[in-house]
Amino acid sequence: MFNNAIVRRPSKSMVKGITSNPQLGMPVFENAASQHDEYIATLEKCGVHVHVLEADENYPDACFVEDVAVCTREFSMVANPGTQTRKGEEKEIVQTLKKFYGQIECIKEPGTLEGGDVMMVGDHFYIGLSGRTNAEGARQLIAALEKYGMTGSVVAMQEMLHLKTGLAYLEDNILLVAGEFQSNKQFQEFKKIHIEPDEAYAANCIRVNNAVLVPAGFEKAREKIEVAGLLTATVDTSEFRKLDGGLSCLSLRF
Ligand code: CIR
Repeated sequence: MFNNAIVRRPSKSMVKGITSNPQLGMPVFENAASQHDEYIATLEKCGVHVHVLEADENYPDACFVEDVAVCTREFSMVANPGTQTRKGEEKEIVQTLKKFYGQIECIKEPGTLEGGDVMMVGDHFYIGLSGRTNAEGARQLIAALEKYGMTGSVVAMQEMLHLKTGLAYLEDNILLVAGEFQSNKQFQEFKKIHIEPDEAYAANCIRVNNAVLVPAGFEKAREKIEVAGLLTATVDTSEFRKLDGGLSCLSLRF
């Protein structure tokens, strides 16, 4: 059950955000802002109180607030972004986390870790070793989790930006999987919903209390999730997709 979410408004500087999909075009700020409004409204409908942070023009990717922290039931971990233009974003979240958490830990150099690489399954956390999260960052997170009675394990990865680019845990032992994770033996115990290559973006869904938020326009994925017995709600995130971001990236949920 999630009671809270933290989001950060997109900034006008988002047009300079990192992308591996320049063929999708540059995001249009006004459209991104209204999609962000819809995202907040949908989270609220799912019963979550949404704490909205102001846009930060200094960091074009700062609306992807998931990457700068990991929120667990006992503590929050301030991340250390693994790419130059995002370094410093994590400092902007600390005061907000302090409102919700008594226990705050930090990933320290030479460790790097981004929250998009961390998937929570109950008290266990899967940590993707991506281009952004290194083994030392993962080791520090696992040590902190163990200190608070939880566990973590690492997942090797080659292709995706973040672990949750291709995986989403929907509770009830159900896992959405795309691309390189589909045949990964670490996930064989889950009831898997396979996302087809032409809908790979839809692997980044989020379960928020009774509903699964699915990006608009990915009908095959939405239907499969409904067939698995889950309620869905769609949100258009097409402007954020232009910067490789999706539904999970836009909030911290706890
Ligand atoms: C970046 O490359 O950092 C942003 N353009 C996208 C971040 C997406 N975040 C996520 O998957 N958790």
